[in-house]
Amino acid sequence: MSNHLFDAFRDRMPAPGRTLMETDDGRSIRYGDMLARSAQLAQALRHLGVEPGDRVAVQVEKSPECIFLYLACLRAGAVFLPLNTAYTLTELGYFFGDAEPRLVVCDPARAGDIAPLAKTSGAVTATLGSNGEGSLTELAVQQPADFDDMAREPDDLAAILYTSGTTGRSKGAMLSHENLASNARVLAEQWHFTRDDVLIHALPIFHTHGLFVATNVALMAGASMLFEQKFDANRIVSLLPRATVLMGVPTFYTRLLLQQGLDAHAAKNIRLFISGSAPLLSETHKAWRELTGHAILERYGMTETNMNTSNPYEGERRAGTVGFPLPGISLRIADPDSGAALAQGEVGMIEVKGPNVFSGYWRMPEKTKAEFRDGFFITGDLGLIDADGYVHIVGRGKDLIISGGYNIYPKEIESEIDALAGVAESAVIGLAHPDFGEGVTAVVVREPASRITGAEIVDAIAGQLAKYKHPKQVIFVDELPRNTMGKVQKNLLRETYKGLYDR
Ligand code: MCA
Ligand code: AMP
Repeated sequence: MSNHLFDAFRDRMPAPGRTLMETDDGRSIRYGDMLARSAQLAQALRHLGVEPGDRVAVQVEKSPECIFLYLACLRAGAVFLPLNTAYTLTELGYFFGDAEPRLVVCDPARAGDIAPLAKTSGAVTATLGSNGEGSLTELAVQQPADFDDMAREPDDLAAILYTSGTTGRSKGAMLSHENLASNARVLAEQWHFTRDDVLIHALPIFHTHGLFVATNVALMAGASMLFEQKFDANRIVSLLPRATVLMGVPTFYTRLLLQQGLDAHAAKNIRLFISGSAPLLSETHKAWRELTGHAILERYGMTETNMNTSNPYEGERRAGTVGFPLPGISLRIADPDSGAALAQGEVGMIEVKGPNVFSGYWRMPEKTKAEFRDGFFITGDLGLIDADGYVHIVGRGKDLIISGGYNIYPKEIESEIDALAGVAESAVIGLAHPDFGEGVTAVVVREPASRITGAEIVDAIAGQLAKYKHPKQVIFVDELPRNTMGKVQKNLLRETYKGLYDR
């Protein structure tokens, strides 16, 4: 019997003694350890009543054990549901209610708050701390270190990742074993990954970039990772000589450019720098090339689709573009309204089709239907294909802010702000920000007698929304600009306040 994704990793696994990860606290984890630990955790999941198809919701700090837990879920046939550590209890309550996990795994320090919440959704809770401690590990260490992997077909669910939407409610993107396997395979090939690669992994592991692009690709190649708890620019520079690849969001690169010691010599063992999750400014691409001699390879993807395009490994990595559709993936530019295919060079909606594209939103068949046409997924990104075939992303057809690689939907923040006493209405926009790419900014109209301050607004939403979603600045105005249809003209607001975060 085969387990589609885990077998793909297993088939390419190097000798068990080879290193899979080195952590920043000096631990060295071998491939053989990964097999044993994920087997014990799969046994533990079974003890906790997790059956194939059950969701396992996980909000824990980054650790090798969390990767083992992800792999254990695959092996047990469960559906891994990672959650950003910044999510508040209010946000978690929604995810638990929607996904109805069988098991919730959280940090021991948060268990007092999370366990009762999990219980109301019918889940049991186990704990896993950043050093691997907790009740889940206590149970796992008592288990045998082998496990008969559950049979999983290509279309079976491997993971659900929540992504916010322009209309408020977060949607669970259902990703199958084949969605993840096909993408990891194609990326490992395109980026020439081998067992000799050492990837600096400093991304969080609860989103597509850190979990699937970085970890799955390393596993698919049998490579090893320098596994960092979090991104620390100074430390990354010191790790460069020991690594061959770095993956990051544009904020990694802009922060690294400010570091002492980053130059061609420091980067001489690196064969590839990769960027994604947000637009990499051409000026960052240029500055990086001048300083290190390397052209950053930019690629483009989404939670719903994994990676769609990549600049070439060999050949020109063109700044300001996201490269070519990956092998096996069709990408077209369509008229946003009619869906008619547009000619080369014209700007329209980017739509994609391929084995990477998810099967739909969890328990939202209508929303799923609305986001596909002719078998293509409508990304919400506006772009064009140039005369040489490079895809350019030129804007967004969706009201979205990307801050430091995290996607933030203004509607979610506006709803919270509008509900506050003293606020008449608000518009949340993203403005160019030197560190985060875009800075979340709230433009607020107070009720006539209200004196509510920006700090009070941020305090009031703190319990509701993860910190990275909080406005970096609140601006008060007498009224919001509207068009004749009554729609707030966010483009005018962005124009008015465009220099707000200039250094
Ligand atoms: C932290 N803060 C942020 C962000 N991160 N605010 C806005 N946007 C952010 N991204 C807040 C903190 O809460 C803190 O608030 C203050 O900013 C400064 O924190 P700092 O220590 O500087 O931040 P950090 O811990 O260094 O984090 C910055 C970071 C991190 C390294 C850029 O955000 C990060 O790892 N981003 C990567 C996200 C990612 O993996 N995205 C991929 C999504 P205070 O000072 O008030 O306490 S997957 C995806 O998009 C797809 C599909 C794809 O294509 O890859
Ligand atoms: P997510 O919510 O994490 O699925 O984010 C997906 C979105 O991130 C895409 O729809 C794009 O808007 C954006 N994105 C990802 N990679 C890039 C990139 N290289 N350039 C511009 N935008 C990107």
